[in-house]
Amino acid sequence: MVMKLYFRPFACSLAARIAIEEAELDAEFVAVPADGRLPDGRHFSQLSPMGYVPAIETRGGFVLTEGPAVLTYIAELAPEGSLSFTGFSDAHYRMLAWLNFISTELHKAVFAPLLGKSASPEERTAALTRVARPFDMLARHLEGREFLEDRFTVADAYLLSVLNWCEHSGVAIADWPVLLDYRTRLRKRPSVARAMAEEWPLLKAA
Ligand SMILES: N[C@@H](CCC(=O)N[C@@H](CS)C(=O)NCC(=O)O)C(=O)O
Repeated sequence: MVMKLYFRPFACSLAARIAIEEAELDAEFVAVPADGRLPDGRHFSQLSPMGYVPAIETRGGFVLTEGPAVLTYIAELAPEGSLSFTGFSDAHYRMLAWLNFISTELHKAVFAPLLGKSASPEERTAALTRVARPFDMLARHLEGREFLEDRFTVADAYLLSVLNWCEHSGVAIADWPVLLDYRTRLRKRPSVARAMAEEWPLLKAA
């Protein structure tokens, strides 16, 4: 059975597509429609109870949700060293820390309220004020570095996917030139460029 990635264009599931492209893994990509009705007749909530992408149906047929877990799974399926580090190495745990940091401090704390429709103006203002601390820290960390760690990992795929939302959320990424440069560089990486080119027409059509 081929692994299936359930995605929405330019959502956080883009990181999983980038990882699959980077490692040249076999996968099918299933766009989740707005009403959640999948082409095979199931409702997406049967796979992902919160209705969130990414979800993957693995080769073994089990369903996995939650971006950091999905990305770790794909990294472990990939040829060794292409998306992560050896287990039990310091860099491996730092990569897991980055995944959690991006998920909690950026994705949910800053971008989710800015991209969603349910946040009040006060919640949006509060979310915007929360961006400075993690962005300042990231900019300091990425100064003079190509990637979050010594080579490209799934954490970079996730960070890039989140940084893609800046303009749409009103986050002035140009105020952090190091982050803007990092995003510009990563967008040129072949796996990233291919993944974005696949999803761009779907986003435009949505
Ligand atoms: N805790 C989940 C959150 C995933 C999430 O927020 N996914 C968003 C897209 S980035 C989503 O599917 N939102 C529901 C929607 O767009 O209808 C994870 O880390 O994977």
